[in-house]
Amino acid sequence: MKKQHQSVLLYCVLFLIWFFIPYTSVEGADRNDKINYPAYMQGIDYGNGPIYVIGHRPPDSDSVCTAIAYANLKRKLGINAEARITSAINAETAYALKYFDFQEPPLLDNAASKNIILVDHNSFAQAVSGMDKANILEIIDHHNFIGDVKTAAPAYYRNLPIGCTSTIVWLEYREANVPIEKGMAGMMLSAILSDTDNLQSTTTTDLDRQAAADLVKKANVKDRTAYFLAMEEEFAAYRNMSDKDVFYSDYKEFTVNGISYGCATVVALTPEKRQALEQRLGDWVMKNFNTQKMDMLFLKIHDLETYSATISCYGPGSVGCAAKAFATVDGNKIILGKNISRKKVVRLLQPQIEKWAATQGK
Ligand SMILES: [Mn+2]
Repeated sequence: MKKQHQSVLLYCVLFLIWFFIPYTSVEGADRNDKINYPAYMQGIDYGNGPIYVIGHRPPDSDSVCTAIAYANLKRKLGINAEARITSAINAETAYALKYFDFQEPPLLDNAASKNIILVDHNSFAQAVSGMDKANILEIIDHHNFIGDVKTAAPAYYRNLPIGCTSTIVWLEYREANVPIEKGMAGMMLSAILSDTDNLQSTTTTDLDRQAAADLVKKANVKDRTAYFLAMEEEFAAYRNMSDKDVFYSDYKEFTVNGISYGCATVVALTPEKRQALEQRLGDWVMKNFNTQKMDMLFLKIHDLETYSATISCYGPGSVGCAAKAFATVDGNKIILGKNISRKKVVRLLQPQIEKWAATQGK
């Protein structure tokens, strides 16, 4: 071989070594994928952990599945993070965990003095007790800022006005170049489908659609809608649950100008089942309103077949406020042509409740 050719060959070999070596050290990553440690993480003192990733109370699928996927991402980035739940999970979440072969995360019933990453909420009212004495390092959320959350040190706070917290976590996997394994894809997909009602809700953005399309493939879910309906069927069966349990299965509390109100959302498979639930839960609220310690209660029920909804209103002034916020009123009930998110319900209701509070001298 001529000397010239030998040196060309040598350069080729050196180039190949230079090209491949940096990528072989990243475990589980594809070639050319190098984990990208986000620079902002340098500003956070994660210590040795454990850092608990935790959603709101009571938990929904976004709160639980997103906590699992986000804790996993943090671990891939070298942080000792673990998912926790705030209280018993619902049947929909249990279905998703079982489907993708996950154990239910352990319970954390008091966050005082713990290192915490909050997902899917930003207020103490929706957090597990002791959160006001916790060391909150991050908040990853997609809700409006109703929060009273304070942190001792500057925190990483990421809030996007999109359909689901898991969409933000999906984005962070991509930004950090961490491959998404089947199970984690399943967790994030379940959260997105749950929060966006299979990408139908008014809160759904193109980013949620993009994430869901990618995660469906990675989770190896052949039929997205079939998986969503199977999840919802479990949820809407409300098996072995009292009227009270069903009412509080997906419930959040708010306060405006001294008026406290709760907003429950319940799902039914068909319009007939929706009407039956309206009757059943309506009877329960009527009998028990005085013991629930809220000024107003709102109960939204939608069905998955027609995707229409009603909001039943309880407590002095509640129907009046809802009538101003929404169009069609029938007795104590608002008829919604198309289901809307609780977020939107609260956004429309809150100013009316505020005005009403002023007329009551509050
Ligand atoms: Mn959510």
